[in-house]
Amino acid sequence: MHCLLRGVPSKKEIFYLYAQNQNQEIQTNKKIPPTFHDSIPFTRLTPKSNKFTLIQTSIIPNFLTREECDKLIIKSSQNMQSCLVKNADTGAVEPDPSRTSTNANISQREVPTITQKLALMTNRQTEQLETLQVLNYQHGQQFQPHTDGFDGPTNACGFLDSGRIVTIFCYLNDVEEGGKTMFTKLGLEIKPVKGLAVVHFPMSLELVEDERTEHQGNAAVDEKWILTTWVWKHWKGDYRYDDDKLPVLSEDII
Ligand SMILES: O=C(O)CCC(=O)C(=O)O
Repeated sequence: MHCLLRGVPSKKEIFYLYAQNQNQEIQTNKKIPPTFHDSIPFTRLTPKSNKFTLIQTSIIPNFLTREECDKLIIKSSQNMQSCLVKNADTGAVEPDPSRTSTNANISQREVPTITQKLALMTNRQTEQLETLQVLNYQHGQQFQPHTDGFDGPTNACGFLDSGRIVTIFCYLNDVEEGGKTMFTKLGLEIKPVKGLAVVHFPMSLELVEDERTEHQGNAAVDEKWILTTWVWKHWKGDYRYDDDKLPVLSEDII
């Protein structure tokens, strides 16, 4: 691994992909194929060279410091709950059948530095970030194949007539066995490394879903902790989902 970063990555440092052997950089000269993301104006996340090909999935080592990772785990660990989902037919909020991990929601006011890093990296504003989640996978827990986008503009998570245009995962611990993130249609498999972030684009700016971004969290063997969030095209518009309404998990400000 050639660029070990601390804090916010520079433009030069940010772009490279991992192949199935996750320590192996893809060094191909294939042309970048047309993608849904031609018009994405992410200055920091747009590949600059045809070395970064196939997909726009970026790996950012040490996006979070080791201390930030540890503190996030400590903050979340007393507050983990089953992952819930709203049943589209009944409207009931119930355990999500596609995932067996637990999660904790963290308000931006508890993690201002991390919030700023996320906004800076994606060249977007903090108001466009969905509530940050920390996920925990114990032995055998997994997240089945899914995409993070929607079928066109949607109202969800406090955003109105909008969509998720960026997904960010960041691993909070090193995981020796199991728990890899697998992009099923891209043949990309990423072993969790503490502090390492993975960025992909589930929808275009025109809010068309890119189904090639399907991914899963493989069944854990060793315990796995991961931070996830999404950048939406617009600012959050529904005050009921205001981040400030979330309970404080702990007094530690990260
Ligand atoms: O746990 C993982 O590796 C992936 C998590 C994920 O797919 C998600 O939060 O949408």
